[in-house]
Amino acid sequence: MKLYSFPYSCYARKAQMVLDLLGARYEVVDVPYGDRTELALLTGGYIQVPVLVDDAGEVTADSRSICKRLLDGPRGAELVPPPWQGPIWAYSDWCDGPLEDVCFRLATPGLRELFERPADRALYTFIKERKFGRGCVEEWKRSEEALLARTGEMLAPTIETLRRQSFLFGASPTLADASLYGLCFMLRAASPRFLGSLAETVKSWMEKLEKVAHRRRAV
Ligand SMILES: N[C@@H](CCC(=O)N[C@@H](CS)C(=O)NCC(=O)O)C(=O)O
Repeated sequence: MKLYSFPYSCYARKAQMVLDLLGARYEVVDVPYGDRTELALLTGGYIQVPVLVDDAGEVTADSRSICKRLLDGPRGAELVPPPWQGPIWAYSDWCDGPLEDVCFRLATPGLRELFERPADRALYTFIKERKFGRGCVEEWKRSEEALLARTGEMLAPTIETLRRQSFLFGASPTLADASLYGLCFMLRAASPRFLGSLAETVKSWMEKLEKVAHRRRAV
């Protein structure tokens, strides 16, 4: 399988974590931000990431559809153990929606600095400004402390859970952990300070999850 990705993408990292936790064989294709030709040809025009291509050549776009597809497979129940399908998918959808809505604003100014090419930085800014208005990235930078505080408030109950048990739904990671991981990965890429100021618990949960993923990763 191939997973088309941007290195910082929370949605792509979620899908990659699911692949790792399932022990699936895959390779990551880093899509150049300013040249999505391969992706466009593959999908017929969809140029967001992640996109998964399986060994039979079937193309799946959108991280939720990718996770659904992977989790419908033989080992899916390990990451969505019954009877917790409802709460696990609901937590994952909360990560992808309301939580991502705050986290991507917090992360965007730092992520923009990671692009080496000025043209990529400019395109990234242009895409954000077309959707959220002129100067939005600078505005999010100015609001960094407020966005960080809001992220902390939203994650407070999650942090309480992770103080009491290793993963969100018990002793083993589930899809919910993978979804939260994607966002935490994005925040860490944007600024290592963000996770530290949220709680040490989040950092140690990430390390634990990364260790499990590393152990299960197919070579
Ligand atoms: N609902 C989609 C959202 C995908 C998405 O927004 N991907 C971002 C990267 S995190 C993207 O490709 N953005 C295009 C761009 O920045 O031009 C999913 O879950 O896969």
